Amino acid sequence: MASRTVRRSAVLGPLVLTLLAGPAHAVDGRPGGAPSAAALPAPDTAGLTAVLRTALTQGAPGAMARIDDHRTAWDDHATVYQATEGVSDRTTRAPIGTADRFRIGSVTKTFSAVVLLQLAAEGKVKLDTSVNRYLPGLLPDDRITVRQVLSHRSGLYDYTYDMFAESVSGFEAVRTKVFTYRQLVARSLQHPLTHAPGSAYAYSNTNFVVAGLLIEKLTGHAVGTEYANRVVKPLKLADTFYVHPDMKIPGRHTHGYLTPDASGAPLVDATEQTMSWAQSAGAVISSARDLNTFLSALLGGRLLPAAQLAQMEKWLPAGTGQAYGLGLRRRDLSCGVSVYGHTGAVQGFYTYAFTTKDGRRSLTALTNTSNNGTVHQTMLRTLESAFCGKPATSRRTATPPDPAVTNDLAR
Ligand code: HEL
Repeated sequence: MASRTVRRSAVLGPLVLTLLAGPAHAVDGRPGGAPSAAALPAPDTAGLTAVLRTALTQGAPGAMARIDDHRTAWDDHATVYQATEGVSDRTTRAPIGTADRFRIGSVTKTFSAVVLLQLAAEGKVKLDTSVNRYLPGLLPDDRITVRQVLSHRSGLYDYTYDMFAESVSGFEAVRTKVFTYRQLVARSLQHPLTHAPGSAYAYSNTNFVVAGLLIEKLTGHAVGTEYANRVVKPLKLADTFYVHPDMKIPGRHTHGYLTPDASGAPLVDATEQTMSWAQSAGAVISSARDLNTFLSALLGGRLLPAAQLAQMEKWLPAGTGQAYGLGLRRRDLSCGVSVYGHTGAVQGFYTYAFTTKDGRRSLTALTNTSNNGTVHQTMLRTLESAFCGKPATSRRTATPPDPAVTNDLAR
């Protein structure tokens, strides 16, 4: 039996510490900019619940969403909206909860980009310098820059296309494996570059494996140490971990279920895995509250100086209704609001984590299944419910995907 709740509560007190002082960044890639959260309509909580229920009818065991709405000042009073449907564990039938930890997949890329941009602010790396300057001989083309890696414009082939061509056997082949970053890069380099460096956008996990190598080279520390010291501890993110190659999710968490390619085959419990195939491209564990805090802090100018946040928000088109900056996605919603964050899609977990331009309203939505494009598209509608409010007239739909250019969201 599916469980369901919609709750609204006031959360008091500062959610994060002020880090690098600097004003909220005011540049928006869209003509006319975007309204601040203060001007947004109230979230459509009924609509949010309906989206989660739809995901369940399409095969998701559970789905949940949490909205943190800071109406007056982002770190003052927050109204929290929470919605849950279904179960976290198909065996025990335990209900999914908004406090459950889960695998955030590629939202990890935003963490990696923040670390590298902090290093840029410290003068330890230059965005337009060749990656090979820092990691001699790593890449086959000296023209590939740090910026191109962070914006998916390097042309480096995504090794996960080969790895997960068959979803279940591909996953089981890597579930317990431990890779070095260089082994993952070597898999990519078995293929030629997909395009000349800088000439096109093509989402590739390889880019953020290179980002992890850069972080380790520039700091002398493992990426987990840098996430902890630069993001997790300063923001007091109690549910955020990088445990690679430990296979378990610590503490209360939801199970994740991979949908097999063969229609009707039983879901595969994919909760436990090393995530070594992803590492700095996708191995972070977190919670809805922590992701909302993280993105609020980032867009609110509290993780990066204004100059580096501006670099992160240099948008290039990445498909219909969306753009990519440096480890950061922008999605343009039907109501004219743009939101900023990332998506994640790893075995058993689909995540949407986005915030407004000023970081005041944030949404994290999670469903504990994957390899189900229908559910993935359904969960996209949580953004409309969270940021656009109730549809004025007929049912609102998000910008339809363009199959020619949105393949990175449809895997
Ligand atoms: S793919 C994405 C998403 N990103 C990228 C990364 C992540 N995740 C992966 O690269 C995993 C791909 C395999 C996932 C697996 C499944 O659904 O469980 N699919 C298959 O095995 C298909 N044969 C661009 C969608 C993102 O949103 O950024 O996370």
